[in-house]
Amino acid sequence: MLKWFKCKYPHNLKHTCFYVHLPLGGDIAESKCSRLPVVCLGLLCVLLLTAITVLWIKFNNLTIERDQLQTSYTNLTIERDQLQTSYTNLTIERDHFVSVFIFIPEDCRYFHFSFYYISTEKKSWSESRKFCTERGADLVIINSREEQEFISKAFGSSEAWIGLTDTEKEGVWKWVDNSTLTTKFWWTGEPNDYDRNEDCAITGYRGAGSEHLSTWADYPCDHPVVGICEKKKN
Ligand SMILES: [Ca+2]
Ligand SMILES: [Ca+2]
Ligand SMILES: [Ca+2]
Repeated sequence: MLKWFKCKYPHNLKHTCFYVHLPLGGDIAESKCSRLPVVCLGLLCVLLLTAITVLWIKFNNLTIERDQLQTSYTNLTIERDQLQTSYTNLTIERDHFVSVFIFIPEDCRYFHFSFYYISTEKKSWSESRKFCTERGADLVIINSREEQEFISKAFGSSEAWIGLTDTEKEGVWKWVDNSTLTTKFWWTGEPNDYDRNEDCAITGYRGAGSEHLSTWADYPCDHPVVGICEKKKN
């Protein structure tokens, strides 16, 4: 680098000016100047690295939060679907309950988790069964002596169809839920399949007289008799 200098101690070169080459000082200045961008660049790199690190940590945290939210969303969706299913089932049950109780006569009886009521019109076994099923019930299934005693007290004054038949196979009696007959209350000599035409069972058989416990007999299925319906309390 070349600069103009005035001589500090003039003698024979008084008022003479000349060029002085100051390579060392110039190099130092140049060196100082050339270091600044490097330092700035270094600082910038440090700042950039710090920023990237901070952003990377935040990104990782956000990813974890996103995954947790996704899991929560999935669980909530499952819970929502379960609630929807429960709601649908409850609605069906409610509608069924309402429809059944709209048709149940006021004089229905209740015994051991079942409602019982007797039809008023004498009809065939099939028609009497239809009367029951249209009301959400079916012809009564008698599972125990206690139930037969209850039927005797509640409806003993009438011969009435029960949900028992040997229509499918003669002599093999089945209830309307397709279960086989175990506890029996046949009157003496019954079932006799009289005239080979008796495939449906009644309770309250008049031929038994004034027995304490109503008994059963087989009748022709088209014989007109009232029916006893049973609706289990769900
Ligand atoms: Ca029953
Ligand atoms: Ca029969
Ligand atoms: Ca008979």
